[in-house]
Amino acid sequence: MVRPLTSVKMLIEISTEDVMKISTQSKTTKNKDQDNLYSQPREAISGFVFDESVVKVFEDMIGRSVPGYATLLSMFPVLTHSFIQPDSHCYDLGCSLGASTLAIQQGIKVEGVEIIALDNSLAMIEKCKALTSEHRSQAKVTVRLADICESEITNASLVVMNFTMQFVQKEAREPLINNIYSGLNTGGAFLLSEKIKCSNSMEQDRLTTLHHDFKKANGYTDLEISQKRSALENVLITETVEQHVCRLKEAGFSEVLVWFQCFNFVSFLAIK
Ligand code: GEK
Repeated sequence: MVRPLTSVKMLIEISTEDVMKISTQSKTTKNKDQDNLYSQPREAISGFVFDESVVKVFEDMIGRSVPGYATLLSMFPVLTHSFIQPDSHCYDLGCSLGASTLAIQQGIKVEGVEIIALDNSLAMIEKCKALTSEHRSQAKVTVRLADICESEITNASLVVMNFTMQFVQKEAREPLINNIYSGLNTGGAFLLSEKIKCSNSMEQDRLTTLHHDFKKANGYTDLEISQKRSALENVLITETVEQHVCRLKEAGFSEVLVWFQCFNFVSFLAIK
């Protein structure tokens, strides 16, 4: 069981280990399935989808593929708790198995908060419901199957998109950010984490190499890395830090900053 947090001092004591526990404590994930989806040569590589086979290994996949993922999540309670207002909504857009929801939950110390976790993968949502229901918290958690581009955002003090925007069609990103901005209360925060690209090709090559080295260090083979890369080619569309910052500022956010970066994975904090 996740221990209750009662003070900021305790909040900053949350370790990476605690966050990994957040998503590994349940009975259903105790024996985490290893991601070997791309370990065998495939004749043709189809576009990546968040289906049942991915959901089964997702926890292992994201931890071994996204540099800094656990550290990033471990900071969510610290980063978000001061923005969360009583009687407001927090949104986790593209929640997958609910790791961000569970991390945000740790920082909530006010009454009347509802976390609304949305994802358009039925397999993800089913598992997310099971995992999040095992955790007791002050905040109510509602997990719903929904396309985030079609969802209403209301009375929000916090919106989190942890590595989800990159899967949204490019032309849908601006309307989505505008919708988030208008659904946020004044003083509310938008936390956006993304894989990014660089306009400078040398930097781009360096960060790509470092990312691949990270994956190799976590046990992925060259074949797995290259087949996964092909599967994501037209599915995960990266943008530069400047493009993200510009879009956030144009939407009206008064403060936009990069608060975290690990290789080509970046997290932004935007405040209304
Ligand atoms: C985490 N946030 O662990 N509507 C709803 N969901 C979507 C949409 C959409 N239009 N497009 C993609 N998704 C999580 C990790 S994973 C990131 C997020 C990754 C969902 C998709 O089904 C998947 O579950 C999630 O966004 C992206 O903190 O796999 O790199």
